[in-house]
Parts: sequence; structure tokens; C-alpha cells
Amino acid sequence: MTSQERIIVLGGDGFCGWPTSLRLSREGYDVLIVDNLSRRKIDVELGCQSLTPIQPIERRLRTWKELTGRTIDFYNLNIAEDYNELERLIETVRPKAIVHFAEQRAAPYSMKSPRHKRYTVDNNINGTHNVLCAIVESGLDVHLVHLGTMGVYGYGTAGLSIPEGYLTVKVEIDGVDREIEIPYPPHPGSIYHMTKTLDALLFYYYNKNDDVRITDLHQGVVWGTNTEETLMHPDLINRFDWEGDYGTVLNRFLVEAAVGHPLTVHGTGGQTRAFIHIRDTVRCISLAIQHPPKRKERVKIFNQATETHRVRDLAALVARLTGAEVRNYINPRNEAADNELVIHNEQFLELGLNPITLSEGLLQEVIEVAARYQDRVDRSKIIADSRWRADIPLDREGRALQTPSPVAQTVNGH
Ligand code: NAD
Ligand code: USQ
Repeated sequence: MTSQERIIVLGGDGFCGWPTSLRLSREGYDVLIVDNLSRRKIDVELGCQSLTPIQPIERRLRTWKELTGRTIDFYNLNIAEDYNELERLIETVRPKAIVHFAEQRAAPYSMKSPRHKRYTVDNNINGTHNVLCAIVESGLDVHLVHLGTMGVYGYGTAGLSIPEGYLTVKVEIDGVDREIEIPYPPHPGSIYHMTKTLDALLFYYYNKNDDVRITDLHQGVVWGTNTEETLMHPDLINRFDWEGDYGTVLNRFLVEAAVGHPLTVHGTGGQTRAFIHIRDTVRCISLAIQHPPKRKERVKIFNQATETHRVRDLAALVARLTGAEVRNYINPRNEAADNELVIHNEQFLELGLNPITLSEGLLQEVIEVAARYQDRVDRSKIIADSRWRADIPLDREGRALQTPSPVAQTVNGH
């Protein structure tokens, strides 16, 4: 293995980082995971646990070595605080690429209290800045692949299809019409999403000033849990978030159905979001590593999502598959009640991604996982208790569907 094939995975113990680390190791890269295990500590803070019984990182890595003969190293480091160690590590490992997952990624958690807002900003911005600064100081030409979010574009109804990062606009300057390309205007909907828009500015600067090669992956909501590699042994099982702060919408609906809880649709469920299955997440990251931007090329931005869905349609689909009750709750978030979302994602398709889209088979697979581990779910932690503003009431009961509501119509329509 030459040093050119080494990859550092920051946040490699997390939901997206763990299966990605296994995939990259299987593809022949020499993988080093850097993680401060803060996500596991947040489980303790919130008094809940992954739906799936995840093993300690040391056991995960031992089992991987026994199964495949491949070593993945682990370094426990806080990238937002331990700058000198991070810089030394990059200089010693001399990686071909660094994949950066190591941020606080839950929007509701980032809105819980001033402490959570400040932690999310400190952790995410310092972490990202430290990585960029350390790459420059190392003097190495390292490709940084960052996990960003579709949420940087916002969910208004601008009437545009969302381009991959850059927007062509027509302006009139001194009476002359000109066409220019600008970064898509940021429009974050939570403190967490705001940190991703600030990350983008850091990327812009370090790319312009220091020629750092950067790929920013604007990822949609990830669903599913297993990949080919995590299915190889129970010790390799991936984490599965389901509670009110970290659980994302589709995975939550599938767990709620498994434990007989009403599906928690926020508001009318008219919100449209972009989605990607975890198996496509790992494929996209591998493709991004294989196709780095050229030296001096601007920050490369991909929309890493394969389809869009309205929340109430997802609830209707899960209800049809499982017989679950759909219930509307007062939306704890400050977001548009309804939005359209059309996205461009041609770049990954051109690189050969054959997207996994929502299929009953894959939903069934998650339903089975949810059913197997349902005893690990504490029902009192399902409803989100984080609020975007103090004047939004907490709704623990939800409002039963009134027919003919849009949700009921969709349920019956299937
Ligand atoms: P996760 O919380 O499961 O994983 C993040 C990992 O980073 C955890 O293991 C955590 O311990 C580690 N970490 C956090 N701060 C750190 C620090 N300062 N130093 C070292 N390690 C640190 O999150 P995830 O779902 O795997 O998301 C990974 C990335 O992908 C995030 O940046 C997130 O914004 C992005 N993303 C996730 C989703 C999704 O639906 N899960 C969707 C779009 C984008
Ligand atoms: N929602 C419900 N019911 C629920 C949970 C969520 O109706 O029980 C709604 C939310 O109000 C929101 C939508 O579903 O309108 C999506 O919420 P989510 O929690 O699934 O996703 P989000 O908060 O946007 O965050 C997740 C990840 C984040 C990532 C983002 C991608 O946690 O890391 O950046 O998805 S994106 O949504 O494209 O910005």
C-alpha cells in the first residue's frame, strides 16, 4: 500500500462514516478513522440508544480484521479542539483524501438550548476550519471530501430547480447585461444547517487562497441502515437513530410503525425533502474520492440525493405497508408548511451512480430491523421536544386525522 492510497475518515464511527470506512477499506484503501465518540456520548446525554446494538469501535475493527484481513486504525481525537495533534496526524499519514463527517448533524439537537446552539457552532466550524488549516500547514496536496447538506439551499418555493452548488444569474452592470455564476444563496433553516453554510464559506476561501482541492457533497436525508459490509457480521451493524432529535423522518416513521406509535407528521406534512439510501451514500463518497477536482479548480459541489418526497406521502406509504396510524403534530420547527423541490444530481449519474430509489423491498428490510430491535425503543423519547422558538407549543398527543385531510386522501389513494 503506498501513501497515495491512505484515507482519513473524520467521524468514521457515525451513521454515515462507519459504513463508508468499511467500503473504502474493502476497496483497498488504507483507512484511518478519527472520531472523538461524541455521538455515543450524546446518546447518554439524551438517555437513549441506537435502535441497533452497535459495538464499541475497538470490537468493530477487530471483527473487520478477522473477517477480511484488513486493518482499519482508530484515533480518538477531537478535531475541533486538538489542532496540533490533527496537523501532526495529517503530516504523518500523508493521506490521498480526508473524508469529513465529523460534525454535530441533528437540526433539532442544535435548537435545544443556548448550550446546544453554541456547541454545534463551536464544534462544526472549528472542526472544519482546523482541518483546512492543518491541510495547508502540512504542505500536502490532500483532497478534502466534506459531507454537506441539501438544507443549505433552503426550502422556500423559489420556483427554481436546485443546481449543483452554483447558480447562473443575469445582472445589468452599467447598462450592459451580463451572465455570472455565483454560489447558490444560502438559506439555512436551523443552527445546524447554518453551520454547513458557514463551512461553505471556509471552503471557498481556502480553495481560493491556498488551492486546497475540495469536494462538498450536499446530501439529502439518509434512510436505511445496512450496507453490504455492515451485513457481514452482527458486530459490524450500523447505528440507527430514531428518537426526536437525531432520528430522521423516514427511518423514524418505520420505527414508529414497528412499536405501534402514530406516525409523527409535523404540521400538514407538506414539506418536500431530498432523500438518499445509505448504500448510495457510500457509493457516492467512493466516486467523489475517485474523481477529485483538479489543482486550482473551484470547490466541486455535488447534490448527493437520488429522489424527493413529501413527508405526508412517506407517512401514507409507511401506513399502507404497516397499517400504522398517521397523526399530525404541531410542527416544532420554523419551516415552510409546503414546498416544492426539484433537484439536479446529474454529476453523480454521469459518474455511474445507479440510484437506489424508494422500493417496498428496501422499506421492508428496515421494517424488519425495526421489528427485531423494537424493545430497545423508549416510547417516551419518540416525540421531538426540541423547539425552533419558545412560543411553539409542545404537542405530545397530536391531532387525529380529520377526513378529508390530504394525508387521509393519500392513504386511501394507495
Ligand atoms: P453521526 O452523528 O452519526 O456521525 C458523526 C460522527 O462524527 C460521530 O461518530 C461523532 O462522534 C463524530 N464527531 C463529531 N464531532 C467530532 C469532533 N469534533 N471530533 C471528532 N469526531 C467528531 O452523523 P451522520 O449521520 O453520520 O452524518 C455525518 C455527516 O453527514 C454530517 O456532517 C452530516 O451533516 C452529514 N449528513 C448526514 C445526513 C443524515 O441523514 N444522516 C444527511 C445529510 C448530511
Ligand atoms: N419530520 C416530520 N416528522 C418527524 C421528523 C421530521 O414530519 O418525525 C419533518 C421535519 O419537520 C422536516 C422533514 O421531516 O420537514 C425532514 O426532517 P429530518 O429530521 O428527517 O431531516 P433534517 O432535520 O433536515 O436533517 C437531516 C439530517 C441532517 C441533514 C439533513 C439533509 O439530520 O444531518 O443535513 O437531513 S436535508 O434535509 O436535505 O437538509
